[in-house]
Amino acid sequence: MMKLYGFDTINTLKILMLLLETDTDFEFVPINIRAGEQHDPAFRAINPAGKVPVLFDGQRHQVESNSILLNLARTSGWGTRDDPELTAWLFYQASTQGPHFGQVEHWTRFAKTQNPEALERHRNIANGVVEHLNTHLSDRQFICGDAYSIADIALFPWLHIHDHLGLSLQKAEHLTRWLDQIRARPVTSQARSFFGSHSIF
Ligand SMILES: N[C@@H](CCC(=O)N[C@@H](CS)C(=O)NCC(=O)O)C(=O)O
Repeated sequence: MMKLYGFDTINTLKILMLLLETDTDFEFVPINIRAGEQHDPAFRAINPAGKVPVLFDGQRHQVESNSILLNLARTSGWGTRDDPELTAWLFYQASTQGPHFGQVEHWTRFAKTQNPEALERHRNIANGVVEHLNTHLSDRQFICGDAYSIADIALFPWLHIHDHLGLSLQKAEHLTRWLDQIRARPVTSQARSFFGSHSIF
């Protein structure tokens, strides 16, 4: 059986969503990164980078959430397409959306000191991501067209918590419609329920 090592995080949510979409049997192994469990030698033996999520696929421990999504989609046959556009969106998520939304979260929710300049820089870029995705979704249902795909799953979690980051989607009607559609999927609620009621997800 597959094992997902994860916690109440953006990148763990992506993998839960796909495992449930593909109806895969798996065990969820919580690694409490707020209590430092990612530094335990037993976990470091699994992922020397000390990060979640990690997916044990029965043979090896896979790391990097978007790579896990791609491998799992390929092996399960879920939404499989040889589509350079889909790969590009996964890279966009990992290199642009993720890091800048992550910095906005840091400077708004976690930092002990304030840094308005850093916050403004990352918030401007995050707002640019919102605008870009909104325009992209103006003439298609999902990120890669008519079919829900791992590109949607990868981009969903940060947008789902936009309120907590002080980012507004008020001017992003197409993106809001997309977000609502994904939130309404039973699997999305099921995936979020792994984190418990205290979670912002
Ligand atoms: N690029 C990695 C990022 C993984 C990552 O940063 N995980 C965070 C939680 S979302 C983590 O484990 N942080 C623990 C730490 O840095 O000590 C992915 O997409 O899987």
